Amino acid sequence: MITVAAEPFPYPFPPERTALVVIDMQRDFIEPGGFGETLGNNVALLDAIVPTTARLIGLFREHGWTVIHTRESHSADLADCPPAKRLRGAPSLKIGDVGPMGRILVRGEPGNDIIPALAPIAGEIIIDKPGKGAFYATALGDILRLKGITHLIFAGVTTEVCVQTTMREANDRGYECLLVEDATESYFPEFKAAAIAMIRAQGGIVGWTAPFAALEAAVREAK
Ligand code: TIU
Repeated sequence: MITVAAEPFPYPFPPERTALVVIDMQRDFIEPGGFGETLGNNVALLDAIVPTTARLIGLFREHGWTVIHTRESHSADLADCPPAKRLRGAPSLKIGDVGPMGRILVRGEPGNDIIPALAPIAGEIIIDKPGKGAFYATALGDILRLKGITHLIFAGVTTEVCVQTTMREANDRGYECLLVEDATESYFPEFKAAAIAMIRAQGGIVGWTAPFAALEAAVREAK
C-alpha cells in the first residue's frame, strides 16, 4: 500500500489494483474551435494543467501501472447522441457540425483526439464515451473488473462535469477514488473549487483529493 497525504484524510492505494483515469483531455475541450468553445467557454483556462497531467501519466508509466484515457465522443451518424444533448442551449456549432478541427465531438475527427502532449501509448486503454460519466454506455466497468482494479485516481476535464460525474459513478460502484487537484480544471474556477470541496466533504462522501506533489512524494517514499 502507498498512502497519500490527502483530504479529508490519508488515501491508501495498492498500485497494482489502481488505475489512473484521465478524463477527456481532448482538443475538443482544450483547443479553440472545438466543442468547449462552441458552448461559449474560454478554453485557454484548461491548458494550465497539461504539464502536471503529463507528469502524473509519466509517474504511472514509469511504474507500469494501469493508465486509462477517456474521450467524450459520438458515432458519425450521431445515433448515440441524444437530441436533448445536441439541441440544448444555443451552441455556435452543434455536435456533428463541421468546425475548424472537423465535426464537433465526433469519433475519429481531428478535434476529438487527445491532445498530443498527453497522447496514449501502446498498452493504454481508451474509452470512448457518449455521456459525461465514463461508466455510462461503455465497457469501463467490465474492463476494471477483469483487471481486478479497486482504486481509481482521476485527472482531466472538466472538474465539475465529466470528472465529477465519473467519480460519482465510480464511488457508487465501490471504487476508492482520489482526484488529483492540480491535474483537473474547469472553465469556471469557482466550480472547480466547489467540486473539490463537495467530493471530500462529509468524510469523503465521493472520495479524496490531493495535489500531485503529495501523490508523487508518497510513491517515492514507498520505494
Ligand atoms: N462543458 C463541460 O464543462 N464539460 C463537458 O461538456 N464535458 C466534459 O467535462 N468532458
